[in-house]
Amino acid sequence: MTRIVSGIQATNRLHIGNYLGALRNWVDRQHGNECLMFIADLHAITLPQDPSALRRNVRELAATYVAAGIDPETVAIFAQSTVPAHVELAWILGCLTPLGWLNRMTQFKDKAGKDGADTAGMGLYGYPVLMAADVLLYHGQEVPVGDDQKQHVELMRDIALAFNRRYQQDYFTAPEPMIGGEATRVMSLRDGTKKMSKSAESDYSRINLTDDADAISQKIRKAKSDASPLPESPDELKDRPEANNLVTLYGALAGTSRAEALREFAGKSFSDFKPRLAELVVETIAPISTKVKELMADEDGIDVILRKGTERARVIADQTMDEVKAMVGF
Ligand code: AQP
Repeated sequence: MTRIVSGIQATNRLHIGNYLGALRNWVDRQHGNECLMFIADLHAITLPQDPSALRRNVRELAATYVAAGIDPETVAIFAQSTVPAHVELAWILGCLTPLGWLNRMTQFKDKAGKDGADTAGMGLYGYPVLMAADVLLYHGQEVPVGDDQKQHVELMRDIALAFNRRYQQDYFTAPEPMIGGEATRVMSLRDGTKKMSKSAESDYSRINLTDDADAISQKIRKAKSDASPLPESPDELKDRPEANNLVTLYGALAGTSRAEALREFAGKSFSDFKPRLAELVVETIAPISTKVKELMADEDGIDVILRKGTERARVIADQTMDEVKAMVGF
């Protein structure tokens, strides 16, 4: 049995990139393994959040995990901030993480913007250290994430080994990133060179897991594409980022591949392809979106799931912190 740990920031509604890059892989791996899937509210406040929206987002994310197929009886679902050991371990790990390692993180550069060094908060800079704590706290062996988080999981491995060296114990095991599926980096529907993101300004850049059929069809119809027909092979999509993204989405949702999608659509135009893609997206998303609405109508029910998840997580986290504190000398 493998211990699998991952989380998603409570920054906004989840989109189809979060689903294909992370959530769907969690669902596939939940049985026969021990899984802890948290809602990263501590990570969310590395950028400003409205408190009442954050509270709602935490519940809605929990509802979305369940609606997407995560079984709360099997998987511990909890809000990160309800297990204080995440922050405690992050401080200890931060004390042995060289600044040079953090300076290499591309997500900080993207999120902080060009004046980042002066204006971004310490939390945004230290985000990868908290992420290392999130997983090491539970001795997680596998971390299922999208491609954009690969660098952070690699850093997590380095931090685990740095702790072992500092305290001369073979205590933490370096976790493995698990990046799987056909769509490990879904791109924006407005710009095929930018990652689809929860916090991107335009709602037309993404398909949310709470969108209804009309919204989905409209977003796909308006998605940026190009004037050429679809080619015969994936190689020919190399310089067509928007086309490549839409074909990747089709392959991932159909459970096949880009090559297979192109066998079906080679020579066709986007006006033929987009309605078929929209149908497939609606088939996947509509049941999730309906279920989220049902679950959100019973907030107490969601709070029970979160509380039980926290209790399970705390048992493991508290033991790790007792051991870590003894090694550190507290
Ligand atoms: N576009 C994407 N394609 C595939 N996977 C993705 N993930 C995020 N975007 C894509 C994966 O979803 C998980 C949760 O991500 P997160 O919210 O914790 O952080 P993020 O990577 O910063 O995600 P977003 O959507 O871009 O959120 P914001 O806008 O708030 O920063 C991770 O496994 C991630 O790889």
